[in-house]
Amino acid sequence: MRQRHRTLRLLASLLLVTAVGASLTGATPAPPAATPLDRVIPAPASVAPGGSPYRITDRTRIRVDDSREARRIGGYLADVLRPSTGYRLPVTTHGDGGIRLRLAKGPYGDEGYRLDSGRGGVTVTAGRPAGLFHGVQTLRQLLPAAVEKDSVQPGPWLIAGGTVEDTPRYAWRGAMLDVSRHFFGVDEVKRYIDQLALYKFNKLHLHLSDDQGWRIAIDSWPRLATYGGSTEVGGGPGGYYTKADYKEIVRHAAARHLEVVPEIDMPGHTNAALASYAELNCDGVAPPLYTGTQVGFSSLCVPKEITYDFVDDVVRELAALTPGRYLHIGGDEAHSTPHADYVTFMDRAQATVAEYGKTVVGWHQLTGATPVRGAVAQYWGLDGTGAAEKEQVARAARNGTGIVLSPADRLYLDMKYDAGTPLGLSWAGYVEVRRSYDWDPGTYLPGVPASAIRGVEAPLWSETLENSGHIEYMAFPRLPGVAELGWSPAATHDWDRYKVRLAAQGPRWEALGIGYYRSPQVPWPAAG
Ligand code: TNX
Repeated sequence: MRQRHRTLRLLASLLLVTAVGASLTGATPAPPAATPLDRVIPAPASVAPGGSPYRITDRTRIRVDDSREARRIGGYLADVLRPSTGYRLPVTTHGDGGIRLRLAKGPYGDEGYRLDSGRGGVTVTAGRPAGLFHGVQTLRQLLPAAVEKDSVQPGPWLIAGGTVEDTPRYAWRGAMLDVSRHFFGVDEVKRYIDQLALYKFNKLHLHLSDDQGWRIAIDSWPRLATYGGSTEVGGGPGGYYTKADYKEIVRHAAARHLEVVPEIDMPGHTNAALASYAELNCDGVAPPLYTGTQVGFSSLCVPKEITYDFVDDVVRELAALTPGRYLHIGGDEAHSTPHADYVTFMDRAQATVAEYGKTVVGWHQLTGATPVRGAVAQYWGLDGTGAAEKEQVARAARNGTGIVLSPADRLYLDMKYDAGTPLGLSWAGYVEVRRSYDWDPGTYLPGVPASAIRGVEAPLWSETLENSGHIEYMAFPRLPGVAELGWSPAATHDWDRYKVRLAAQGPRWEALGIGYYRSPQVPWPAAG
């Protein structure tokens, strides 16, 4: 027995000697190196690599300030790390070393952070909880992709040594989900929110009403949801969020530092409402529910006073469900509303939003009416959009209207990647990954002062999309590029370097169960 032990030990040390020898000569692969600090998406503002990596072990603690926010973010990080590391990772206010999350005064802004990593520990410092949360996402991406799995993995769990100092270029980094054309349940929306959080998005715009479905319960007009929400494109069962459901979405988003921007699209895109209440129609006759995909045929009845009772009730109830600053009133493709009526309607609807304490957001057609002070216009034109329309938007921007950029031929996640894409539409052309990423929001619209650009948003319209698998196939791999356009300094923008960082995300998506489009433009590692 003794003898056998000794032989084993001898064998083991022999093996060790040969292994070390081999790795010195480069014969066996070196142990996995830590992910370089600049391998993150969105690219950080500044990175200074150096020193030893930190290694998460079974003794690592997550040390937080004694504040509710820091504890909550510590708990979130622990929830990400525990399943794959198998470590206990207690969240505590005591001790030293380990992973430290601290809130402190400093040059971090509302969403920035600093990450310092070395042999003794990793510290994320931010001025505000949102910055701490974004710093945690950087830390997460610095760990191997396997950290995203829900079963114990071998590690090692290294975080490269050095310092990241980071802050966003734009305050508005949004994603829109159309829950009207096809309805997505609370769990599907939460899943998308979790994916958005990984890339430091901070707005989730929910397109809650359209011709094909009304998706939010309004107590004073109950048939909007129960009847107007009872179908969807293709005739499926549709659905709607109860107020409790909706609050759960808002809570889940807020816990990930995303603000929900609810949209009720008016005065066009309103067939579901018009079908639910005959009195909202100019002729007093309710049209049938609609399950097709045409646009531009419906309009609220601008001359009827009951229209404004409706707008008032809906905006009041929705504002009460909305802790965020913004309420989106649509305003696009009102092709069945005479222009003078459109202007009248948008004036009154904007006043109602202000009355309930919210800031107006509208699609950029709002700039053809009279945007109120502080309003935000969401631009969804194309390269080919006429100069007059672009100039109308630019003029509004020079007069103080904020601009969120969602160019359809760049950021519409429902556009097909190429002719072979099985889902999506192609009215704005095909949008491959490079096209989606390779432009500059700062110089995109001629005549718009840089200070008017609030940021970017990626809409995902759901005419052809029915479940999370569909959402993910269209969003990935384009979504992280939108995040980078919104967050990273223009100086870091470089397709050839970006595509390498993007490729490195593939295994992370596989670990998360995200089925993505393996674009031929991206040098993916082998699958599996
Ligand atoms: C245009 S963009 C629309 C939507 C469609 C989308 C499909 C905008 C404000 N309106 O009604 O769903 O195209 O890509």
